[in-house]
Amino acid sequence: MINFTKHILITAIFFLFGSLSSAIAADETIEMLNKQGKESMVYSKKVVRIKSGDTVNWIATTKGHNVEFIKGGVPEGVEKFKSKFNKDAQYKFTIPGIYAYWCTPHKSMGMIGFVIVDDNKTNLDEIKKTRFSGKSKKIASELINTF
Ligand SMILES: [Cu+2]
Repeated sequence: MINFTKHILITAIFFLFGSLSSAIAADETIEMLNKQGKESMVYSKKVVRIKSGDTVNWIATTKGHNVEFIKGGVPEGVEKFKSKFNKDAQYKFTIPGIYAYWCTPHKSMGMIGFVIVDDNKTNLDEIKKTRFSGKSKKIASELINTF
């Protein structure tokens, strides 16, 4: 009988941990698209809010896109990140702050996105000073106003 109780307890603990870890992990998936509604060359979500330790997956739904962190548009201490064209990309965010990124060939067409980690806006001023190109300028300032 004691063994049975022990068994039930262990099962319960495993179940608890299992549901706990899946509740904590809030990974995001973003599609890289040629078209979404009236827009062309877009990420399916322009702004995502996550917690540090979460991973963002960018899916190469349509080809010809990538993800590149914008110089000066990421928190201090974050290293360069540039993914390969036509491939899914993945990045685990460990440093809190705002991350601005674009698609290298479509940056002037407005293909940009932001990731906000831990709702930390310490680098908002740097983000505002970031030089976005072409159509991205207007889109970026509209998005930044919502942060
Ligand atoms: Cu693109």
